Amino acid sequence: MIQEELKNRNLPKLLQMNDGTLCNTATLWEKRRAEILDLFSREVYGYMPTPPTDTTYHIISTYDDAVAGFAIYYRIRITFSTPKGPFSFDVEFYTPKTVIHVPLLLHLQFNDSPLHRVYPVEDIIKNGFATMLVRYCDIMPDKNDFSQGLAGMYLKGNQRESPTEWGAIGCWAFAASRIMDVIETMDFIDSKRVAIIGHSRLGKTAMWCAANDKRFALAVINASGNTGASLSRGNEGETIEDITKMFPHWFCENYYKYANHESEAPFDQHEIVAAIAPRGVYICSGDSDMWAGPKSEFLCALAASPVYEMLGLKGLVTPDAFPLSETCMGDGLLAYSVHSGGHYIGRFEWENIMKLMKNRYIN
Ligand code: GTR
Repeated sequence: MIQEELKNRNLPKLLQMNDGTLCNTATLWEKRRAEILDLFSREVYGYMPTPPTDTTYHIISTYDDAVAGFAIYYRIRITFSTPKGPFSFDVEFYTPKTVIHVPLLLHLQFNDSPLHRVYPVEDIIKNGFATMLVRYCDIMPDKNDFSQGLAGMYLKGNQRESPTEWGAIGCWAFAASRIMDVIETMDFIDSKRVAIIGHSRLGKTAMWCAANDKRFALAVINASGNTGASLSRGNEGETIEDITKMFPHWFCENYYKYANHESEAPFDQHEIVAAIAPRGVYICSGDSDMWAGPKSEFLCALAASPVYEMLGLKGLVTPDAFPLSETCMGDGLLAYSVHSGGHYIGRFEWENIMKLMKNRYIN
């Protein structure tokens, strides 16, 4: 039944190389993944600049009795070179006092919306994880003005000059990779066990970042909706026209031409989710979050799954039916859950994230 629904979406073929041949080995998958990343860079999110080689950090403040005495808190400032000089942004983090070489949950955060405040730091610490949080507007303001923030540091003239120049999602994702640059230099954190977590526009960001940056072990893509982990073809909620009208600055200008032309796009979102394989993905929906399109998020997970199977791994392990609310399908490397409720990341998702991390990387 669900495969039938998926067929009706008429998606572009994930495991077909640009030259039409079948992608059926791990070596070919590496090539196919590069093709997918190039396609989405050119047509959707824009190309990211070459990563800097000089990312550093310094501690701004520290408190060694945080979270009821279980954790040490740090505020650090990350700095790296750009064409217009050094760029810096701050990250906060909590690390358990008693765990060394600790796995980490990197949380891309909104600045002030109460909806996004479910963040169980105490549970995270008690379960043996460190957690970092970065406020996305500290990297790049969420508006159609490329002269500011990180984008401003790379802008040549007064505005974007090419239709493939990056948008804000690209900037936020690029900065998350700079956080990984410094995580790799911290010996008390295990950089091989880092999950990147984002909700909504930051779910889109976590997905784009992990697709490009193989250093992240798990991408948690919560309620990411259109141009996140939700299929554009047949989406029951937001369309490409809606999103490019309201948030043109999230994408490169090439993307605008797909408004009302979803079925002609040479891509759909299952391909960029699949670009994270063979690493872990966890896609989460809310059953009444119709704007994000929970059904299209589930079908997107289902459509991305064959890459794992082709690689001899378990992808999405699901019965042949749409999941009931409050279900988490976490047996494979591509996990999916749906909560009963709307557009938020809640305790249910955080608990699932910790379970997935523990099952895969701790036990
Ligand atoms: C909505 C937007 C969605 C989603 C959301 C959010 O208004 O249409 O694509 O990303 O914002 O980020 O909260």
